[in-house]
Amino acid sequence: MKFNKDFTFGTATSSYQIEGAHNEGGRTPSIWDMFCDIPGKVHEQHNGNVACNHYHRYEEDIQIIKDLGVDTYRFSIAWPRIFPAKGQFNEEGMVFYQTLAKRLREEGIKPAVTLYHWDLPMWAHEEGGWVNRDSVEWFMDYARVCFRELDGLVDSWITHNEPWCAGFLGYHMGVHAPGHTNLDEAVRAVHHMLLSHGEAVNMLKNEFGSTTSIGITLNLSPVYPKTDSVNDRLAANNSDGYSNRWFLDPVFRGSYPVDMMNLFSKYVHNYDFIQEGDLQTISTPCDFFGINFYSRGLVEFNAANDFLTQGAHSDYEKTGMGWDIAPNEFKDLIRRLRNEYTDLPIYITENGAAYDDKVEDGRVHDQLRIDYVEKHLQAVSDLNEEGMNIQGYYLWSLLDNFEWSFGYDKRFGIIYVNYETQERIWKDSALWYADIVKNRGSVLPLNA
Ligand code: GBH
Repeated sequence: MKFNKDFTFGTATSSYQIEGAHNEGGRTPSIWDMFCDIPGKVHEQHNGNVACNHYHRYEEDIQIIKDLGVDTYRFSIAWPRIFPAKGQFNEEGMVFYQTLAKRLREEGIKPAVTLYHWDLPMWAHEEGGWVNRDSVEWFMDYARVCFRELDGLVDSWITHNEPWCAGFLGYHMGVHAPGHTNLDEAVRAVHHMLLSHGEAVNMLKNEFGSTTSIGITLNLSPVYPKTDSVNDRLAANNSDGYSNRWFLDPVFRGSYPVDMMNLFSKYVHNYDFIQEGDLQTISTPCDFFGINFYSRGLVEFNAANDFLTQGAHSDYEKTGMGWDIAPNEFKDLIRRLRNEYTDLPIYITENGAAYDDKVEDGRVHDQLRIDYVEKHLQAVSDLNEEGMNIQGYYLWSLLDNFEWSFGYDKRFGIIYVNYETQERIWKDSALWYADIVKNRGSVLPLNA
């Protein structure tokens, strides 16, 4: 594989997954603190109270990022550190991120900052959360102070991370916070997230006159029918609508997919929440498009489900999450996005894999993770040869961390975290990645 010298290599994390210090520095609870307290929602009722204690160990973590040699580091801001109560700006919370961003810059690492990686403040949830259209205003107040206080310290802004997860897993499937199971709420929540994205893009460009680049990150999973039957193909189309088109269409075309609106209408009371001008705002042009890629979907028809299609058995090799390893389908996805949606520069804002890592004599031999990442980096390199203009890659994740409903049971890091001692151990994949970054793709033989 080959990458030109402008290609940016990075790693990514998110606030609730690594910070800990849940009740320090003025932070109040988010919906994830609340969700973790509900028995049965998170593996062994784990929570982010301590996590990787990154809030206190950020200096050590910056040193690791520096030693990895990456160009950029993606992290997210915890909204309840910035606004612990409605309308109440908390300076101390902001200082943490200012310090983090400054220190990264001093080490020559470009901060890429996500505003919303799922930790909605509880005060907002208590007023209806994302289902309430006022959430757009709350988010704008939050975005405004972030843009103001971190001006000049951030290289790129990501408004939202994976609104599919925050919206559909949170408000429809009930497996993420806040744990609701109501499609009517979910489509409203998604709409308000997308609207807040568009408003924030406008704010940064117009109100601040800033030239810092800004975009959104979607998790996309190309979906394939199990067989060529009409029914399986219909199932794949619907599943693609639910996972991908419901987000791609509004962001890049300024409309929701009509077939999905019809399918959803069985559960959605009405579409009055889509007001005049909303879709225009949502499709405000951004500077780049962030994609998180992990796997593909394979589905078969099931008469009982109309769009929550049945995942079909596949004989693909799987990661420790049980997800198909699908670098070729990743290529299909990027080509499709180029054909059907956008010419914007693309950043792979997350890609990586969980495996059952074990420390042996102070080492972690995670060859499977290396294989996974290598296949996807090779795909990125191939895609760029085809002219796809992917400008960067962020490996998920820097550290093992709180993997949402799986708690600490799943390890995505290239750095192993001992949760008892908070010791960080370089896995083989971290050593390998440092080499890749250094050599812009090629791993040199040891004695070269
Ligand atoms: C991301 O979510 C998150 O942004 C990040 O916080 C998280 O830690 C990380 O990924 C790892 O999970 O069932 O085979 O069709 C990713 C969420 C992953 C959701 C893939 C849908 C479908 C796989 N997505 N998943 S499959």
